[in-house]
Amino acid sequence: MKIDAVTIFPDYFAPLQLSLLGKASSAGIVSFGIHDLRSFATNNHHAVDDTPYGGGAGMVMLPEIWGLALDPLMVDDTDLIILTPAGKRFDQPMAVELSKAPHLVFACGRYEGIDDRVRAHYSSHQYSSRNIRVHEVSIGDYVLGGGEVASLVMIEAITRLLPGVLGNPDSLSEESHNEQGYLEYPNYTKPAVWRDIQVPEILLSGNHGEIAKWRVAQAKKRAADNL
Ligand code: JQB
Repeated sequence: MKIDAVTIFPDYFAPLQLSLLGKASSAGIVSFGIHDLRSFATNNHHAVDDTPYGGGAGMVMLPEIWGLALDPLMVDDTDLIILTPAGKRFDQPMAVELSKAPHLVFACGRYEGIDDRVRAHYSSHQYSSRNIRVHEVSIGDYVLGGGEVASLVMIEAITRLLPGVLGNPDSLSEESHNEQGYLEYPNYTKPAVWRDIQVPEILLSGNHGEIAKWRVAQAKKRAADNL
């Protein structure tokens, strides 16, 4: 999978070289292209933003510069993801769908976001006919300063689903047994007693059928508590 990100803060993406993702990148399972939006700015002061038409607070990112940055990335069969607090909520099913894509492009805005004609332009038939899809996505109901951290969250959730990225593929198949797609029962390791708290006896029994039943019950209890 190829992942491109366009940002005025390329340094935000340094963590992609760490841990699981760094290894996946070295192994060629995923490759990252981080692009500095400001390098496409043609005006005198390399400005990437201007005041909003209609007035109001803050600044809006210039469509011309976004077009110059995105055009060379819009190859056939690309999913363009525009981060915005008004987008569709990112969840595990969306992560699973996007993990099947060959090419993701993350457009990371700042200020009050990107001129909406950028979304409109790349959503046009000219692009959809080349299997270029545009998604406006939000990672949750809180306001961030820009799209970079949201992109990192999505990239981590998506790339850990790629074959060969997780050390132990059992972790993924176990996740997929759960409707929401993640593990929910409580976990324990050595020692069997820590600060007077005993690991549940059933987990020491070696009875794998009863352990599986206990874990499902615990996961359901937790899910109910979160309602
Ligand atoms: C600028 C962003 C998020 C991208 C996700 C999430 O756009 C704004 N509108 C009002 C106030 C502040 C901003 C700042 N901003 C680009 C941009 C915020 C994404 C964002 C996001 N994905 N919260 N905020 N879950």
